[in-house]
Amino acid sequence: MKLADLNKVALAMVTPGKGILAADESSGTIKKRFDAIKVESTEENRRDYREMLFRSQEAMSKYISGVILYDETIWQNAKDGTPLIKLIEQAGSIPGIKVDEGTQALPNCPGELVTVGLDKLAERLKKYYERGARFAKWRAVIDIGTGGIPSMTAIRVNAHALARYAALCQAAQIVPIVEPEVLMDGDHDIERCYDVTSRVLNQTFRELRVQRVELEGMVLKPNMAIAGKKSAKQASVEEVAEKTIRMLKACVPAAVPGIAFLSGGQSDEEATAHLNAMNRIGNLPWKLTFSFGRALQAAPQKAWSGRPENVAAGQRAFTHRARMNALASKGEWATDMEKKAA
Ligand code: 5MM
Repeated sequence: MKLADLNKVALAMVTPGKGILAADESSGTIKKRFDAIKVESTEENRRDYREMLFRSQEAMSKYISGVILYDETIWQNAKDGTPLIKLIEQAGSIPGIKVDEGTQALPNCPGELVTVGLDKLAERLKKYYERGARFAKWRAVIDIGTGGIPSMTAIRVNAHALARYAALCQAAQIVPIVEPEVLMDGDHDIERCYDVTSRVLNQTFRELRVQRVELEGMVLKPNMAIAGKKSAKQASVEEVAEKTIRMLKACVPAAVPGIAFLSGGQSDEEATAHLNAMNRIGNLPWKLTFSFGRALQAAPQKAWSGRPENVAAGQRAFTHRARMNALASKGEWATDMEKKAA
Protein backbone atom coordinates (compact mmCIF):
# COMPACT_ATOMS: atom_id res chain seq x y z
CA MET A 1 0.00 0.00 0.00
CA LYS A 2 1.29 3.49 -0.86
CA LEU A 3 -0.10 5.60 1.95
CA ALA A 4 1.10 8.91 0.48
CA ASP A 5 -0.97 8.26 -2.67
CA LEU A 6 -4.05 7.26 -0.66
CA ASN A 7 -3.67 10.41 1.43
CA LYS A 8 -3.40 12.54 -1.72
CA VAL A 9 -6.68 11.13 -3.08
CA ALA A 10 -8.41 11.48 0.31
CA LEU A 11 -7.35 15.14 0.54
CA ALA A 12 -8.53 15.80 -3.04
CA MET A 13 -11.94 14.32 -2.16
CA VAL A 14 -12.38 16.89 0.61
CA THR A 15 -10.85 19.93 -1.14
CA PRO A 16 -12.43 23.07 0.38
CA GLY A 17 -15.03 24.40 -2.03
CA LYS A 18 -15.77 20.91 -3.39
CA GLY A 19 -17.64 17.82 -2.24
CA ILE A 20 -18.86 14.40 -3.30
CA LEU A 21 -21.91 13.47 -5.36
CA ALA A 22 -23.41 10.22 -4.02
CA ALA A 23 -24.98 8.81 -7.20
CA ASP A 24 -24.69 5.19 -6.08
CA GLU A 25 -28.37 4.39 -5.65
CA SER A 26 -28.89 0.66 -6.00
CA SER A 27 -31.61 -0.52 -8.44
CA GLY A 28 -34.26 -0.56 -5.69
CA THR A 29 -33.45 2.95 -4.46
CA ILE A 30 -33.26 4.61 -7.88
CA LYS A 31 -36.63 3.01 -8.72
CA LYS A 32 -38.13 4.74 -5.68
CA ARG A 33 -36.60 8.09 -6.78
CA PHE A 34 -37.87 7.61 -10.36
CA ASP A 35 -41.34 6.54 -9.16
CA ALA A 36 -41.57 9.92 -7.41
CA ILE A 37 -41.06 11.74 -10.74
CA LYS A 38 -43.08 9.18 -12.74
CA VAL A 39 -40.13 7.88 -14.74
CA GLU A 40 -39.74 4.17 -15.47
CA SER A 41 -36.52 2.76 -14.01
CA THR A 42 -35.04 1.22 -17.17
CA GLU A 43 -31.32 0.85 -17.79
CA GLU A 44 -31.54 3.52 -20.50
CA ASN A 45 -33.35 6.03 -18.27
CA ARG A 46 -30.87 5.47 -15.45
CA ARG A 47 -28.05 6.04 -17.93
CA ASP A 48 -29.66 9.20 -19.37
CA TYR A 49 -30.24 10.63 -15.91
CA ARG A 50 -26.70 10.03 -14.71
CA GLU A 51 -25.25 11.23 -18.01
CA MET A 52 -27.14 14.48 -17.51
CA LEU A 53 -25.46 14.92 -14.10
CA PHE A 54 -21.95 13.99 -15.24
CA ARG A 55 -22.18 16.29 -18.27
CA SER A 56 -23.02 19.27 -16.04
CA GLN A 57 -19.69 20.88 -16.86
CA GLU A 58 -19.72 23.74 -14.35
CA ALA A 59 -20.89 21.62 -11.41
CA MET A 60 -18.58 18.74 -12.13
CA SER A 61 -15.44 20.78 -12.78
CA LYS A 62 -15.88 23.43 -10.09
CA TYR A 63 -17.82 21.90 -7.20
CA ILE A 64 -17.74 18.09 -7.34
CA SER A 65 -14.51 16.47 -6.16
CA GLY A 66 -15.71 12.90 -6.66
CA VAL A 67 -18.71 10.78 -7.66
CA ILE A 68 -19.81 7.54 -5.99
CA LEU A 69 -21.09 5.18 -8.67
CA TYR A 70 -23.18 2.01 -8.55
CA ASP A 71 -21.83 -1.15 -10.24
CA GLU A 72 -24.16 -0.79 -13.24
CA THR A 73 -23.05 2.80 -13.87
CA ILE A 74 -19.31 2.19 -13.74
CA TRP A 75 -19.60 -0.18 -16.73
CA GLN A 76 -22.13 1.93 -18.68
CA ASN A 77 -21.47 4.13 -21.71
CA ALA A 78 -23.01 7.51 -22.49
CA LYS A 79 -25.31 7.81 -25.53
CA ASP A 80 -22.33 8.63 -27.78
CA GLY A 81 -20.38 5.57 -26.55
CA THR A 82 -18.06 7.38 -24.09
CA PRO A 83 -17.79 5.43 -20.82
CA LEU A 84 -19.65 7.38 -18.12
CA ILE A 85 -16.59 7.08 -15.88
CA LYS A 86 -14.59 9.02 -18.53
CA LEU A 87 -17.04 11.94 -18.33
CA ILE A 88 -16.24 12.20 -14.63
CA GLU A 89 -12.50 12.01 -15.18
CA GLN A 90 -12.63 14.53 -18.04
CA ALA A 91 -14.34 17.03 -15.74
CA GLY A 92 -11.44 16.64 -13.28
CA SER A 93 -13.52 14.76 -10.71
CA ILE A 94 -12.56 11.43 -9.11
CA PRO A 95 -14.66 8.32 -9.77
CA GLY A 96 -15.57 6.11 -6.81
CA ILE A 97 -17.67 2.98 -6.37
CA LYS A 98 -20.15 1.63 -3.85
CA VAL A 99 -18.94 -1.87 -2.99
CA ASP A 100 -21.31 -2.99 -0.26
CA GLU A 101 -24.10 -5.32 -1.37
CA GLY A 102 -26.83 -3.92 0.81
CA THR A 103 -28.17 -5.07 4.16
CA GLN A 104 -29.52 -8.31 5.61
CA ALA A 105 -31.38 -9.06 8.84
CA LEU A 106 -28.88 -9.51 11.68
CA PRO A 107 -29.43 -12.92 13.31
CA ASN A 108 -30.43 -12.80 17.00
CA CYS A 109 -31.11 -9.06 16.78
CA PRO A 110 -34.75 -8.61 15.67
CA GLY A 111 -35.25 -5.43 13.64
CA GLU A 112 -31.54 -4.78 13.09
CA LEU A 113 -29.40 -5.00 9.96
CA VAL A 114 -25.88 -5.87 8.93
CA THR A 115 -24.27 -4.70 5.70
CA VAL A 116 -22.92 -7.50 3.51
CA GLY A 117 -20.52 -7.75 0.56
CA LEU A 118 -17.13 -8.86 1.90
CA ASP A 119 -17.10 -12.11 -0.11
CA LYS A 120 -14.79 -11.76 -3.13
CA LEU A 121 -14.38 -8.05 -2.34
CA ALA A 122 -10.61 -8.13 -3.03
CA GLU A 123 -11.26 -9.37 -6.59
CA ARG A 124 -13.99 -6.81 -7.19
CA LEU A 125 -11.78 -3.97 -5.94
CA LYS A 126 -9.04 -5.00 -8.36
CA LYS A 127 -11.47 -4.79 -11.30
CA TYR A 128 -12.84 -1.43 -10.13
CA TYR A 129 -9.31 -0.01 -9.79
CA GLU A 130 -8.50 -1.13 -13.35
CA ARG A 131 -11.68 0.59 -14.53
CA GLY A 132 -10.56 3.85 -12.85
CA ALA A 133 -12.16 3.93 -9.39
CA ARG A 134 -9.88 5.57 -6.85
CA PHE A 135 -12.18 5.45 -3.84
CA ALA A 136 -14.98 3.22 -2.59
CA LYS A 137 -17.94 3.40 -0.24
CA TRP A 138 -19.56 1.01 2.26
CA ARG A 139 -22.59 2.05 4.29
CA ALA A 140 -23.59 0.52 7.62
CA VAL A 141 -27.15 1.27 8.72
CA ILE A 142 -27.95 1.75 12.40
CA ASP A 143 -31.50 2.42 13.46
CA ILE A 144 -32.54 4.21 16.66
CA GLY A 145 -35.56 2.45 18.11
CA THR A 146 -37.07 1.28 21.35
CA GLY A 147 -36.31 -1.89 23.35
CA GLY A 148 -32.53 -1.72 23.17
CA ILE A 149 -32.14 -0.73 19.52
CA PRO A 150 -29.42 -0.25 18.51
CA SER A 151 -27.89 -3.21 20.29
CA MET A 152 -24.17 -3.31 20.98
CA THR A 153 -24.15 -6.44 18.79
CA ALA A 154 -25.38 -4.50 15.75
CA ILE A 155 -22.89 -1.71 16.39
CA ARG A 156 -19.96 -4.12 16.78
CA VAL A 157 -20.80 -6.35 13.83
CA ASN A 158 -21.25 -3.39 11.49
CA ALA A 159 -18.06 -1.68 12.70
CA HIS A 160 -16.14 -4.92 12.15
CA ALA A 161 -17.42 -5.18 8.56
CA LEU A 162 -16.63 -1.50 7.87
CA ALA A 163 -13.06 -2.03 9.04
CA ARG A 164 -12.66 -5.28 7.03
CA TYR A 165 -13.84 -3.38 3.95
CA ALA A 166 -11.55 -0.40 4.64
CA ALA A 167 -8.48 -2.62 5.08
CA LEU A 168 -9.23 -4.45 1.82
CA CYS A 169 -9.67 -1.12 -0.02
CA GLN A 170 -6.34 0.24 1.15
CA ALA A 171 -4.59 -3.00 0.14
CA ALA A 172 -6.09 -2.44 -3.33
CA GLN A 173 -4.85 1.20 -3.38
CA ILE A 174 -8.42 2.52 -3.09
CA VAL A 175 -9.46 5.13 -0.51
CA PRO A 176 -12.34 3.81 1.63
CA ILE A 177 -15.24 6.08 2.52
CA VAL A 178 -16.35 4.68 5.87
CA GLU A 179 -20.07 5.37 6.28
CA PRO A 180 -21.70 4.36 9.55
CA GLU A 181 -25.15 5.92 9.11
CA VAL A 182 -27.37 6.40 12.14
CA LEU A 183 -30.81 6.92 10.63
CA MET A 184 -32.89 9.99 11.39
CA ASP A 185 -36.15 8.00 11.19
CA GLY A 186 -38.07 7.96 14.45
CA ASP A 187 -39.01 10.45 17.13
CA HIS A 188 -35.80 10.58 19.17
CA ASP A 189 -34.31 13.93 20.18
CA ILE A 190 -30.89 15.30 19.24
CA GLU A 191 -29.33 14.10 22.52
CA ARG A 192 -30.22 10.50 21.74
CA CYS A 193 -28.80 10.81 18.22
CA TYR A 194 -25.64 12.32 19.74
CA ASP A 195 -25.27 9.40 22.19
CA VAL A 196 -25.93 6.64 19.66
CA THR A 197 -23.73 8.22 16.97
CA SER A 198 -20.91 8.65 19.49
CA ARG A 199 -21.09 4.96 20.39
CA VAL A 200 -21.12 3.99 16.72
CA LEU A 201 -18.16 6.25 15.85
CA ASN A 202 -16.12 5.10 18.85
CA GLN A 203 -16.67 1.44 17.96
CA THR A 204 -15.91 2.09 14.29
CA PHE A 205 -12.57 3.75 15.07
CA ARG A 206 -11.74 1.00 17.57
CA GLU A 207 -12.22 -1.61 14.82
CA LEU A 208 -10.31 0.47 12.26
CA ARG A 209 -7.36 0.55 14.67
CA VAL A 210 -7.60 -3.19 15.43
CA GLN A 211 -7.52 -3.95 11.70
CA ARG A 212 -4.63 -1.52 11.12
CA VAL A 213 -6.45 0.78 8.73
CA GLU A 214 -4.39 3.90 7.99
CA LEU A 215 -6.55 6.82 9.05
CA GLU A 216 -4.68 9.25 6.74
CA GLY A 217 -5.92 7.21 3.79
CA MET A 218 -9.67 7.24 4.45
CA VAL A 219 -12.66 9.60 4.50
CA LEU A 220 -15.44 9.40 7.10
CA LYS A 221 -19.07 9.79 5.97
CA PRO A 222 -21.22 10.23 9.06
CA ASN A 223 -24.67 11.56 9.84
CA MET A 224 -24.98 14.83 11.69
CA ALA A 225 -26.22 14.97 15.31
CA ILE A 226 -29.86 15.75 14.59
CA ALA A 227 -33.31 14.97 15.99
CA GLY A 228 -35.39 12.21 14.39
CA LYS A 229 -37.76 13.30 11.61
CA LYS A 230 -40.81 12.58 13.77
CA SER A 231 -39.48 14.35 16.87
CA ALA A 232 -41.58 17.26 18.09
CA LYS A 233 -38.39 18.85 19.40
CA GLN A 234 -36.31 19.87 16.38
CA ALA A 235 -32.96 21.53 17.08
CA SER A 236 -31.89 24.87 15.59
CA VAL A 237 -29.24 25.05 12.87
CA GLU A 238 -26.72 26.37 15.42
CA GLU A 239 -27.47 23.54 17.86
CA VAL A 240 -27.05 20.86 15.18
CA ALA A 241 -23.73 22.42 14.15
CA GLU A 242 -22.44 22.84 17.70
CA LYS A 243 -23.43 19.32 18.82
CA THR A 244 -22.16 17.65 15.65
CA ILE A 245 -18.76 19.31 15.99
CA ARG A 246 -18.55 18.46 19.70
CA MET A 247 -19.42 14.83 18.92
CA LEU A 248 -16.91 14.56 16.09
CA LYS A 249 -14.12 16.19 18.10
CA ALA A 250 -14.66 13.59 20.83
CA CYS A 251 -14.78 10.58 18.50
CA VAL A 252 -12.82 11.22 15.27
CA PRO A 253 -9.00 11.24 15.36
CA ALA A 254 -7.31 14.26 13.80
CA ALA A 255 -5.37 11.93 11.47
CA VAL A 256 -8.52 11.51 9.36
CA PRO A 257 -8.11 13.99 6.47
CA GLY A 258 -11.77 14.72 5.96
CA ILE A 259 -15.37 14.21 6.90
CA ALA A 260 -18.00 14.23 4.13
CA PHE A 261 -21.53 14.18 5.54
CA LEU A 262 -24.53 12.27 4.26
CA SER A 263 -27.77 14.25 4.09
CA GLY A 264 -29.94 11.45 5.48
CA GLY A 265 -33.31 12.81 4.40
CA GLN A 266 -32.83 16.43 5.49
CA SER A 267 -34.27 18.99 3.08
CA ASP A 268 -31.81 20.42 0.55
CA GLU A 269 -31.47 23.75 2.31
CA GLU A 270 -31.30 22.28 5.81
CA ALA A 271 -28.37 20.06 4.84
CA THR A 272 -26.58 23.04 3.29
CA ALA A 273 -27.28 25.32 6.27
CA HIS A 274 -25.97 22.72 8.75
CA LEU A 275 -22.76 22.15 6.79
CA ASN A 276 -22.26 25.89 6.48
CA ALA A 277 -22.78 26.51 10.21
CA MET A 278 -20.24 23.82 11.08
CA ASN A 279 -17.63 25.32 8.80
CA ARG A 280 -18.30 28.76 10.31
CA ILE A 281 -17.23 27.37 13.70
CA GLY A 282 -13.80 26.82 12.16
CA ASN A 283 -10.51 25.73 13.69
CA LEU A 284 -11.21 22.03 13.02
CA PRO A 285 -8.66 19.23 12.64
CA TRP A 286 -10.29 17.76 9.52
CA LYS A 287 -11.89 19.22 6.37
CA LEU A 288 -15.70 19.16 6.47
CA THR A 289 -17.68 18.77 3.29
CA PHE A 290 -20.67 17.00 1.72
CA SER A 291 -21.25 13.57 0.22
CA PHE A 292 -24.94 14.09 -0.42
CA GLY A 293 -27.28 11.87 -2.39
CA ARG A 294 -30.80 13.16 -1.92
CA ALA A 295 -29.84 16.75 -0.96
CA LEU A 296 -27.97 17.15 -4.28
CA GLN A 297 -30.29 15.20 -6.53
CA ALA A 298 -33.88 15.86 -5.46
CA ALA A 299 -33.99 19.19 -7.34
CA PRO A 300 -32.41 17.98 -10.61
CA GLN A 301 -34.57 14.85 -10.60
CA LYS A 302 -37.70 16.97 -10.37
CA ALA A 303 -36.52 19.47 -13.01
CA TRP A 304 -35.58 16.67 -15.43
CA SER A 305 -38.57 14.36 -14.91
CA GLY A 306 -37.33 12.03 -17.62
CA ARG A 307 -37.79 14.49 -20.50
CA PRO A 308 -34.90 15.14 -22.93
CA GLU A 309 -36.09 18.76 -23.35
CA ASN A 310 -35.53 19.26 -19.58
CA VAL A 311 -31.86 18.26 -19.53
CA ALA A 312 -30.63 21.87 -19.34
CA ALA A 313 -33.07 22.64 -16.50
CA GLY A 314 -31.93 19.50 -14.64
CA GLN A 315 -28.30 20.54 -15.04
CA ARG A 316 -29.06 24.06 -13.80
CA ALA A 317 -30.77 22.65 -10.70
CA PHE A 318 -27.84 20.31 -10.03
CA THR A 319 -25.28 23.08 -10.54
CA HIS A 320 -27.16 25.34 -8.15
CA ARG A 321 -27.23 22.76 -5.33
CA ALA A 322 -23.61 21.78 -5.96
CA ARG A 323 -22.59 25.46 -5.78
CA MET A 324 -24.58 26.12 -2.60
CA ASN A 325 -22.97 23.12 -0.88
CA ALA A 326 -19.53 24.08 -2.19
CA LEU A 327 -19.98 27.48 -0.54
CA ALA A 328 -21.14 25.76 2.66
CA SER A 329 -17.97 23.65 2.65
CA LYS A 330 -16.12 26.96 3.14
CA GLY A 331 -18.69 28.50 5.50
CA GLU A 332 -19.55 31.09 2.81
CA TRP A 333 -23.21 30.22 2.15
CA ALA A 334 -26.15 32.46 3.14
CA THR A 335 -29.92 31.93 2.85
CA ASP A 336 -30.39 34.88 0.47
CA MET A 337 -28.17 33.14 -2.11
CA GLU A 338 -30.94 30.54 -2.45
CA LYS A 339 -33.54 33.26 -3.03
CA LYS A 340 -31.48 34.99 -5.71
CA ALA A 341 -31.24 31.75 -7.67
CA ALA A 342 -34.96 30.89 -7.40
C1 5MM B 1 -27.35 7.71 -2.96
O1 5MM B 1 -27.84 6.78 -2.01
C2 5MM B 1 -26.88 5.82 -1.58
C3 5MM B 1 -27.24 4.44 -1.93
O2 5MM B 1 -28.26 3.93 -1.14
P1 5MM B 1 -28.74 2.38 -1.34
O3 5MM B 1 -27.52 1.50 -1.27
O4 5MM B 1 -29.68 2.20 -0.18
O5 5MM B 1 -29.42 2.29 -2.64
C4 5MM B 1 -26.61 6.04 -0.08
O6 5MM B 1 -25.71 5.10 0.46
C5 5MM B 1 -26.00 7.37 0.06
O7 5MM B 1 -24.70 7.38 -0.48
C6 5MM B 1 -25.93 7.84 1.49
O8 5MM B 1 -26.96 7.37 2.29
C7 5MM B 1 -25.98 9.35 1.48
O9 5MM B 1 -27.09 9.74 0.74
P2 5MM B 1 -28.12 10.77 1.37
O10 5MM B 1 -29.30 10.72 0.46
O11 5MM B 1 -28.38 10.30 2.76
O12 5MM B 1 -27.37 12.09 1.31
